[in-house]
Amino acid sequence: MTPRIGSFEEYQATYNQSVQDPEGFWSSIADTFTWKKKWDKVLEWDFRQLDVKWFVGGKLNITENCLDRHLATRPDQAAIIWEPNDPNEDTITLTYRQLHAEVCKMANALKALGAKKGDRICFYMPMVPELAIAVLACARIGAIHSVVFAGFSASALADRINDATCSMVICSDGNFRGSKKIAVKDVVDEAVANTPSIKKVLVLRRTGQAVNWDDHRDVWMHDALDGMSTECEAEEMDSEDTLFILYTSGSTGKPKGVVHSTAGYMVYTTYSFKNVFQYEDGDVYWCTADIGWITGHSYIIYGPLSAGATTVMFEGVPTFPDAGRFWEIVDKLKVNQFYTAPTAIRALMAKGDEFVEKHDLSSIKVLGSVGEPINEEAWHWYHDMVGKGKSPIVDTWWQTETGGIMISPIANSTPLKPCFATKPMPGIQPVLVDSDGNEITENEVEGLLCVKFPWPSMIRTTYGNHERAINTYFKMFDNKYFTGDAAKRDSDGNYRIIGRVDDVINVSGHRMGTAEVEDAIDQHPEVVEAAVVGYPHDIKGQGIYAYITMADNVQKDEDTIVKEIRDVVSKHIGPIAKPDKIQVVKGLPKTRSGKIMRRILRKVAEGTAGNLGDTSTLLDPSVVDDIKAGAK
Ligand code: 7RM
Repeated sequence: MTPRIGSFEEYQATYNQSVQDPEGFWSSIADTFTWKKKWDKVLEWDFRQLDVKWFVGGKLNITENCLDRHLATRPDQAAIIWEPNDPNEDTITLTYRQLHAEVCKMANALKALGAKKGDRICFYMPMVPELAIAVLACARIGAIHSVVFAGFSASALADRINDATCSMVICSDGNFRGSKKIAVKDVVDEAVANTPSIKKVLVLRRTGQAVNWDDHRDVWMHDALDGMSTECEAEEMDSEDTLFILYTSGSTGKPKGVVHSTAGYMVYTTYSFKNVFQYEDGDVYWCTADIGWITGHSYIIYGPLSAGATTVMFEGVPTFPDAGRFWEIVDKLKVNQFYTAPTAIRALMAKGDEFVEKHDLSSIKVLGSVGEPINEEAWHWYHDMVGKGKSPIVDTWWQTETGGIMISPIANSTPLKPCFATKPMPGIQPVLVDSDGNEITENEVEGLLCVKFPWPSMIRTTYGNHERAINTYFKMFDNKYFTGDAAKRDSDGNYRIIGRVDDVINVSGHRMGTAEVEDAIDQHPEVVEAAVVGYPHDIKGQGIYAYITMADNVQKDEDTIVKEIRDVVSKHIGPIAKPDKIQVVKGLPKTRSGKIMRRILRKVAEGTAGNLGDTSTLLDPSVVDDIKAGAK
């Protein structure tokens, strides 16, 4: 069994050992898994070329670790407890035995549809058990999954399908989300009209709504599963074979397909899950993330199932039918570890304490936070109102690229400090550097957050473009992984994450590139130029503020333009990227060399334009007065 740290002293000793002898440390953890063949060498690495291999020569299948190995010890324990959007619909529990059978059936169905090892399969699904089942079925047969959050638009979906040349999309007819019913299949139809690689669309019947049908391409999931065997041998995978691709936003260009490999990802997510949350046998663990994001991959599916945990999957939203839904579910399922995002905490905090107080939350032992910095007020409300002052909060800092939690308290071991992610996980070697790349070794400092040694679940490449991965993460500072975040370190060595230093913004825990939103706005025919920045938002963490210039001859009133721009962004990316504020300006503040001075736009958006600093390099300083006067 994967070991679990039990005290702060043990954490410190384990951490020191993991730094002194990383290979010895990780091989002893990896020994606790099921391998078809053990590795020949623990680690080979070269950051400059981004050539990192863990457990070299090892053979395994991650689903044998998530499923088969638990059949001997916990066949009748719940693996997944699914809670529907509508509280009046029944909860579904899948035991490890049942989940194993369902995954095998689905794997056989995928094979019968022509899927094979190495194929890329795209998912565009609501949070239903079939999503987890089919993701695991891909892993069973060695197909690579690429899950796309079902809030993205058809064109965003098509881009991702084409980038990875996926052969199949797995979707549903529709999606129940709060009081809304979303036409999922329609979005997929629109996307696959522009994706020549797609041969099959596999459709789960969920809402029962009417859908268009292409007999050659579309297959109902229940038909595909009909008569399939509940046994399916797990494909033998190399440690370094790709397990999945997950698209994420950066500061430039289109989203990148972050590639994760099999063995290292499995070892790291399992170890971090068990330790951070202090999961004990019999506990019920719930992460509220969507499986369309890395948090859902690592800490709803792979980490918990590999650890033999009971993991809750929730289809709905925190405010339906009312703002007490999370707490009703915690009470009903007696959830022991609860993991959510600050944006949800702030939104629920704003609805009032009575929604929490109505429910019995005494089962909670550990609270988790992820996705963005948690502000002090939200931290205390979470700690005192939800946790009743008795449960530690694990503020977990990590990224799509890191695969698993990097800096976080170990529940009940690490001393907590509000707003601090505290200490690196065993095996993680963070460093702060100055803008010249010099390592800052003292404490009580602020710097750019890098990692100087490989860890098992780190990004291996960006799909189809290795150079891009090197340039994005390993070129900025020699021989270090650059996270894009700035952080502070206090006198005890605790880390506090400040936030992104690049043009990536974090809106309700959703990561977005400002350039992506600008590109979408530019699709509006009458927009000449757009500049997008983030600004502090009480609930979302950051809001999206767009400055735009329009063609001279445009006669429309501003309300119409604003509405059209929001629509265009929704169409090209998805509703999550709609700007909160749109300001039409005469001109953008540019330097003589033509660069937009985003610093000025950020200050205006933040409402701190009183102190703009040096604006002497501006080509036309008068645009700034116009922008300040029209600030939203
Ligand atoms: C897991 C996830 C990554 C970015 C990252 C940070 C921010 C994430 C925290 C956080 C402060 C945290 N992956 N971030 N967790 N900031 N405290 N605990 O969110 O790829 O979608 O985003 O999110 O800026 O670079 S992600």
